[in-house]
Amino acid sequence: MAGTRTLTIIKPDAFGAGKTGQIIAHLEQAGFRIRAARVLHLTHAQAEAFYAVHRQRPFFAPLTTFMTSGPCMPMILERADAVSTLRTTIGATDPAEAAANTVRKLYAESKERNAIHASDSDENAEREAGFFFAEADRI
Ligand code: 3AN
Repeated sequence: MAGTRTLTIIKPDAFGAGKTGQIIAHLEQAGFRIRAARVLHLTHAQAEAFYAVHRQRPFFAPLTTFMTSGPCMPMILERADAVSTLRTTIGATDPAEAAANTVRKLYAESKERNAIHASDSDENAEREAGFFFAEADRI
C-alpha cells in the first residue's frame, strides 16, 4: 500500500527568490499537510550524502554546488498516496516539459534550477525524512 508521507525540499533558487509561500500554498491546495519543516544551508558534505545515488551522473557536481548555493527548506508532507501525488504536483524534472499548473512549470527556471525536490519512492521518502528530521521534530 502506498504511504502517506513524503519528503520535499524547496530548493535554493525558489527559496532565495521568495517563492516559498506560493509553493507551500500550492502544496496545501493539493491536499498536503506539513508534518515537519526547517530551513538550513546545506554543506557540501550534506548535499553529496543526500544525492549519493547520483554520484556517477554528469550533473552531480553542478547539482551539489547548486544545492549548497543558499538556504533551502525541507519538509515532510502528508496526504493519501503521498509520493506519487507529490511527483504529479511538482511536474517533470525539466520545467519546459512539466505539465501546466505544476510547481516546476510555475516556479522553476531550468532543469538544473528546478525549484523543488520530491522523493521518488516510499523507501526513499523514509530515508530522506530521516536525513533531515529526528522523530522529535515531526508531528
Ligand atoms: P527529480 O528531482 O525530478 O526526481 P532526479 O532525481 O532524476 O530528478 O535528479 C535529481 C536532481 O538532479 C534534479 N532535481 C535536477 O535538479 C538534477 N538533474 C537531474 N537530471 C539532470 C540533468 N540531466 N541535467 C542537470 N541536472 C539534472
